[in-house]
Amino acid sequence: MKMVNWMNFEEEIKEKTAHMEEVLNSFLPREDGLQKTVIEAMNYSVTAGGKRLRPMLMEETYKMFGGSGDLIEPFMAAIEMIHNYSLVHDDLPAMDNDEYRRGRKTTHVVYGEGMAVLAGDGLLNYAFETACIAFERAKSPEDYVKAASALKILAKKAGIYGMIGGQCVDIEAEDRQTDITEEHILFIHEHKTAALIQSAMMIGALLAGADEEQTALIEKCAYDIGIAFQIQDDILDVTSSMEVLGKPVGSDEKNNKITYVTIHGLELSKEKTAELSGEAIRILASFPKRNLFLEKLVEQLIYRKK
Ligand code: GRG
Repeated sequence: MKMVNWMNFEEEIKEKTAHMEEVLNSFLPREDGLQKTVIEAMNYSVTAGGKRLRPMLMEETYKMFGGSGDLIEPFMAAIEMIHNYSLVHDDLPAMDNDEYRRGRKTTHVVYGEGMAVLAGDGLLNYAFETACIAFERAKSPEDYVKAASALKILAKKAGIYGMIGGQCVDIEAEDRQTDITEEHILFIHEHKTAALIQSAMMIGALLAGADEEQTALIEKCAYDIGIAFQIQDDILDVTSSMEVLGKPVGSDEKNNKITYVTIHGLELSKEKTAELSGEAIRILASFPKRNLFLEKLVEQLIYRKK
């Protein structure tokens, strides 16, 4: 089996990110019609770069379970559209009121608040319109069933029992500084951040034909990755810089957010990310076919600089 070392890992990440961009671009709406401003605002957000982590995790999980073919591509684009909608809305003055993301002005700064609300809504709807293209690509009754199960996961993990639920508790936590416990923080991280990572990896597994037990293990593995990813995000908010992150640091403090780092400090937070990522990799390594790139990707996420 091919060994993944750091040199070819960097190369592989570049190639795979370019492949993510290619897939995503092939599903973006054309900027025409009388409503073209909202479409431009949607594409402005989606084409601003970013790590493309969620579609990458989806496709790598798909490959680990032996998946091949293009059934997965509409879902890869859809999850990145949902992720971008959440960023556009999270940056709005009514939420975090951020002016920069990925080194560019945020969508509401460029297009105005009303258009940014619509661009987020547009991305969410277009994500589902895009995911449904999988039904046109289905080659067997099994493909239809898999696509339907994937669609359900996509909807649930982005909704009130997933990302929106987490954002609700996050907003309320800002005004309740004193009685926020670790349980609240973990609820927020699980729903706001881990849910989309779970969605990505579970969809990859389901479309490749993973069984119920394997999909449940992937859900647990993606939970660990998601919590570790969010704690690292909170660490970077304290330790990084605007130049590296492409957005202002110190936003948690500005928004009175209690995070894992404010409760436990940097050292314990770093230990926690290492523990969670180790656990996720152990789960990945337990499946019959190993994906060394995926294992390395998970390991690298806790050392990422942005
Ligand atoms: C507005 C419904 C609604 C939800 C907002 C996801 C979210 C909830 C807010 C975005 C801000 C934030 C800190 C989310 C936590 C997840 C996270 C660390 C997102 C950033 O993801 P990356 O690092 O971003 O993958 P790139 O830019 O690489 O795509």
